[in-house]
Amino acid sequence: MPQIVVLTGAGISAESGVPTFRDADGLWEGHRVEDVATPEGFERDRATVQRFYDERRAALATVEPNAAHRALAELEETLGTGLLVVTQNIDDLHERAGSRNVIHMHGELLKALCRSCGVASPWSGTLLDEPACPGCGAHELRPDVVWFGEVPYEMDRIADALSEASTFVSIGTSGAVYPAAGFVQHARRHGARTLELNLEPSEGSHFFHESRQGRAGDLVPLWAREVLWT
Ligand code: BJW
Repeated sequence: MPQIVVLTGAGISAESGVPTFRDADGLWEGHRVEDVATPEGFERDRATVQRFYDERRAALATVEPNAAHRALAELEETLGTGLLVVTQNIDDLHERAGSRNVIHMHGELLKALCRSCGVASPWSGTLLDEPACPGCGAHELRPDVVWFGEVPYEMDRIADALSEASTFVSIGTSGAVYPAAGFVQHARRHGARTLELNLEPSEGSHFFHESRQGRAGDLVPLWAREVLWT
């Protein structure tokens, strides 16, 4: 079981050039959440949703992990399975920085989920053109991401890790979306020390023992060094 559980959100990828959701110029600007991030929105207008994710998948090829992703990967080199990264992000920047112990609770942009056979396949191309599922051949692929009203991935494993952790750190997330926004209270109830690293105080800042404000690319390497020195 990990001693340290790190929750990451869009803010950790912001310095790589991946837009956040709720900041000015964020992903929701120009899009209604209910149109592009709900199963109902997908049923209403598949093309708009597929295009939204196709564009983000293509943009992923143009960005690189930043100092915050790299600091977490370096920490894992020392702590091994003692560090678990639970990310709300659907990009692959943690993995590209070298992290291996990662849970993508809101899914992955580089996977397509077949609504017919339920299999998730690696996917780097587009979905707007309604390609066939590599497993069953049905033309029923959607992005393998978790929309509002759907259940995030690996909740049991995350709950167990939060219950056992001695430290919980939340990085670059607004704390506006559940169940991730409730992780700090879960971890605290079970005795963890809790720390927030964010550009500004999040909606749930008051739940943390400590909250530090700044850019993830500055704060995360500093915190990682503290862990290694103590
Ligand atoms: C920086 C920075 C820098 C910027 N350095 N920091 C009423 C009450 C409570 C809950 C509900 C409710 N009504 C409905 C619900 C449930 C609902 C919910 O939470 N709704 C809210 C609107 C209230 N949740 C769900 O439906 C979830 N499912 C669920 O609850 O199932 C039930 C269940 C749960 C558990 C067990 C059993 C059953 C599903 C939620 C799915 C969310 N999906 C999305 C889209 C994913 C695909 C995609 O990427 O398109 O996930 S929405 C979007 O928000 C995305 C993100 O992962 C998520 C969180 O956003 P995040 O990462 O926090 O980004 P921002 O932009 O909000 O914040 C960025 C932060 O970074 C800011 O604070 C910046 O300041 C900071 N920052 N630059 C450091 N350089």
